[in-house]
Amino acid sequence: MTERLSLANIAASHRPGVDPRELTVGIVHLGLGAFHRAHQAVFTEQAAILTSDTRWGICGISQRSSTVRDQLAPQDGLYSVLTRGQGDPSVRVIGSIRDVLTAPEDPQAVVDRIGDPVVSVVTLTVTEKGYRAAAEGGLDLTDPEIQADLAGRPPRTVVGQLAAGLEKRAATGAGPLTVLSCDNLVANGHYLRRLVEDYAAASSDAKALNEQLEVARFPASMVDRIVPATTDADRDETAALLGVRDEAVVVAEPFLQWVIEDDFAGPRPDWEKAGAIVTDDVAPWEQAKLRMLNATHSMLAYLGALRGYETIAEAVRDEKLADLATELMTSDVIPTLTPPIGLDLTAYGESVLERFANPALKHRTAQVAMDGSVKLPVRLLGTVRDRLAANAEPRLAALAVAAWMVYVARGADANGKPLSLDDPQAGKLRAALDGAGTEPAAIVNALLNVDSVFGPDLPANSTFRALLTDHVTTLTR
Ligand code: CS2
Repeated sequence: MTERLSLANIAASHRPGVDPRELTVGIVHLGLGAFHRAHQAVFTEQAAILTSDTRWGICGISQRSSTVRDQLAPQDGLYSVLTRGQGDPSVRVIGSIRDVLTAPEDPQAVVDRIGDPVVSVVTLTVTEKGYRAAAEGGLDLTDPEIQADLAGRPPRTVVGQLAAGLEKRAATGAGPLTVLSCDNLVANGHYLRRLVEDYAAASSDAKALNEQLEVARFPASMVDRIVPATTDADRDETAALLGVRDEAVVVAEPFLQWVIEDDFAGPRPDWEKAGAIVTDDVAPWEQAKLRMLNATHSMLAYLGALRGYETIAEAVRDEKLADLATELMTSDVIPTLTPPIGLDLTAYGESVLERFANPALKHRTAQVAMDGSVKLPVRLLGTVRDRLAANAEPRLAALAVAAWMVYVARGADANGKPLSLDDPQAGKLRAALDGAGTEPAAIVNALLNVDSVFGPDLPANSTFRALLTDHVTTLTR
């Protein structure tokens, strides 16, 4: 068996640009999944290389299992990014992760880290559902985990961790904190601030927390890189390239982008040096990315899965589906957007579909199809609402939503192969469909009434309902 990647046995040609042992932890990252390792950790390492600033080692927090810690610990925190574009894949070993904690094993350690005065930035990639927001906005105070955190246990939820960490900073005399959400949410920074404020409002003693919140900053950010789940084949290929085995490798496309709101409470890495855009106005970037890239991704995932395609690349190489994705962007989405300065939205849309078509990325339709109940509102329903308000028919956005409905209701592709429903609201969706039957109008009605997805307004809109019913009829025929 090949040896394991570590500082001791890595070939000189693959040594990371920074030695993790020389870094102090200045960043705590919540949600140490593949995306963080292929995105912010790479920008952070690159900035450290270019500035020789050793303050920005990352302490990564896994929110559920110890898998990533168990993969990284024997590797001195090293892991590689296997970049798959045109031509041969390339591999780069990253050294910016200094420490890893598994939150459920030691929740207090997470709080202590956030409270550490040398830490000035907390970044997050905890996915849409990790925020535990209520359907109508704000924190879901009926969530039992939030309630348990509020009752005073060492916190287990993301918002509870941030609140307790901020309080801890009051005790340690740490400076003001910047909390930087890197999830695909509308106005993610403001969204997260509101959740922590709601938590404070529901706490019995929030004096210290409120004081910290007053000086904390929650910049918005737009993140972009396609990072499919790693497979055994990826691990084998990486071992062949490195000459040592890396159990923590992540796979990514060549493209990467990070646009960050210039609103920090204290010191931060010089991410611009590594190519990040730091700007006063992230909103146009974020809207374009969520409504174009993520919306067409979801559309291709549901339509593609229903047609029996395993990967996004296969789905977008189906001309019919590529045309529909293009039409979604040009007819429904672009009219709702203000383009970021210097970005041609039509060209952006084309580049997005080219990236999806990358045959070397085995990005599974099932992976993108996950968590639809929390992704749809962010990616598609804003477009739907804006178009309806402009008296226009969001025909293609409705098609994407209808494809999700059929995916959920039928649970099988065109060949009868089961499609799994991996969604935080799976129980609610199934309950809504229970007894609804197979008539398109009934499926639409049942799911449209799930107000945590569609709110109180969309079920009442006859245009949207009619579009959905037409599409579900066609898709189930
Ligand atoms: C995808 C995103 O899984 C999904 O839902 O749409 O993770 C997408 O790959 C990234 O946002 C690209 O930046």
